[in-house]
Amino acid sequence: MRIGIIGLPATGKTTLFDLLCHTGGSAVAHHSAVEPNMAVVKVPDRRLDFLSSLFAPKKLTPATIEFIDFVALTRGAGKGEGLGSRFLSQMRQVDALVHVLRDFSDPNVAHAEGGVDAVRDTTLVNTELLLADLEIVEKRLARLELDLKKGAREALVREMDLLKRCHAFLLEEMPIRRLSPTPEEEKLLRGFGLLTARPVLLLLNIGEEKIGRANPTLDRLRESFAAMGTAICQLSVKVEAEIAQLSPEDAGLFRQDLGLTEGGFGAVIRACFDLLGLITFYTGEGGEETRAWTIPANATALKAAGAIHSDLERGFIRAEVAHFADLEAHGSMAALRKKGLHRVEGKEYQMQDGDLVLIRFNV
Ligand SMILES: Nc1nc2c(ncn2[C@@H]2O[C@H](COP(=O)(O)OP(=O)(O)OP(=O)(O)O)[C@@H](O)[C@H]2O)c(=O)[nH]1
Ligand SMILES: [Mg+2]
Repeated sequence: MRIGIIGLPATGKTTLFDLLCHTGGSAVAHHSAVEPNMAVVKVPDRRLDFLSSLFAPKKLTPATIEFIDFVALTRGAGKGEGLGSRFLSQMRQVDALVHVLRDFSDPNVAHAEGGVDAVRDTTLVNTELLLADLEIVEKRLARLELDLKKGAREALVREMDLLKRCHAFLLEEMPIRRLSPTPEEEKLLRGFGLLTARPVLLLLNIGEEKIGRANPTLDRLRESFAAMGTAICQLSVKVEAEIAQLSPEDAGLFRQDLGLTEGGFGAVIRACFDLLGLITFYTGEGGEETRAWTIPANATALKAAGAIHSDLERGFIRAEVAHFADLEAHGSMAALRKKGLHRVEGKEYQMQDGDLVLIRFNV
């Protein structure tokens, strides 16, 4: 999974990126404001830690997420202006976008638009993304028109039809994710890497004084953008970065004082999983390696097998499934078997978040 962090200048993108890297145990070799920063971050996972203590594997492999901290977008980026626009094509390769919005006041940190207004900033960046997509769609439409003059092939006509719908959508300032394409259309659109087709998490970077208080800006963002297929959350990235430097005990106490129930890292990761409709399952009973895997929430046991290896999907016989919560409650796989909480499932079994799976297959 690859997630792009975007936003206007000095909104806290790199502070967030550093927080994610720090918590996910990834050292960043490269750190730049003029080129994207990249890191593969391990997803800390309480359930995986528990399995590891139970199975004592030689190798422990957590799920990972690649984060890219993009160069700031500025007014005109959608038309190719500014440094940030140089990376739009790289931005088209991500699975989801985290859009960091400034909602903190600090006279020492200049604001690209003069003053703090997250709703205005969301619209501004959305417009640039729309314009960037519009350019791609218009270029392809012009090309298709030429090709169609040479002969009306059915596939081209269908593509033209779809892109015309996209064009109309973008002109109405609607993101392509709202188009609800059919699976076939989605496949076709994927090749274009349209930015407004990506799921987006709007992350409101709040000032410390707003922690635990009702925030009218958050409400306004929800009113304006929730219907646009975006997820919305708030976080004080700076405070989270400070907490991340503390020992676990001190961090716990500090969080309690502030009334924060969940860590910033956890909140962002959970939001990304929800945004992309992902769940986690585990393998490793009796093996060399205990591992966490991420799959789409609607995946079957067969697809889960395929996520591990195509051989397992091809030769699938059955899945032996238990649930983490039962294992935690009863303490051992033997106890689960005795209680009948360890089941045999077929190809079509719908995987659940927290399943512990052993795939039996023919080689
Ligand atoms: N007061 C305050 N300052 C913050 C907060 N978050 C980030 N900053 C400061 O804002 C400045 C910019 O933060 P960065 O994380 O570098 O922002 P950025 O979006 O990566 O900036 P560019 O890459 O230059 O566009 C830094 O001086 C941060 O310390 C916050 O929540 N409160
Ligand atoms: Mg930065």
